Amino acid sequence: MKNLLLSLLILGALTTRAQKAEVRPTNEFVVTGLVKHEVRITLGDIGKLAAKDIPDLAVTSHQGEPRGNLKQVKGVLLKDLLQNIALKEDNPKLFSEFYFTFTASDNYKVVYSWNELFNSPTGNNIFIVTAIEGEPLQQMRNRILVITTTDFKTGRRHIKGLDKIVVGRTA
Ligand SMILES: Nc1nc2c(c(=O)[nH]1)N[C@H]1C(S)=C(S)[C@@H](COP(=O)(O)O)O[C@H]1N2
Ligand SMILES: [Mo]
Repeated sequence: MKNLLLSLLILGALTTRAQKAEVRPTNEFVVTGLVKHEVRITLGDIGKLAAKDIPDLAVTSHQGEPRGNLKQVKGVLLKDLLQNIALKEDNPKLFSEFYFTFTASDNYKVVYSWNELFNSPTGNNIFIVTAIEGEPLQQMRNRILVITTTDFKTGRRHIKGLDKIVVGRTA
């Protein structure tokens, strides 16, 4: 009985921890779901692409409050990293039914549609950050960090600790 109570207590404590999970830095992410072949993208793969200079970015919370400024930012375009991903659909017209759920290491989730990524100006402004104020990707606490620089409230899609991208399709 004593042991059972103790087990329940420990279990309870562990579950509470899991609910307010900390963002863990990530060193790779997978692209999975409705793709022909699952792809794993590492810091090394990200480093191979040419990084662009990105203008300083004010991060605003979902309530519009300032959450800091990102300075001397460099990044690679997310759509360049994803360009070889084959959706499980051969008719390009139907790509419009697909969406991408970006999931972070603390289970924070953000959705982008296929059109948003590949067929709109927003896609030209979604970056994986490769450096902030001279600090390289391997050392960034928030790695792997995704930003969407043209958003109104930039905090929402300032995704820290990207862990996976799950490709889905609307019902
Ligand atoms: N992994 C992860 N990224 C996240 C969040 C989160 O909870 N987990 N919160 C988002 C929100 S709502 C905001 S406003 C920004 C800025 O939050 P910060 O001040 O905690 O950095 O991070 C975004 N990125
Ligand atoms: Mo937020």
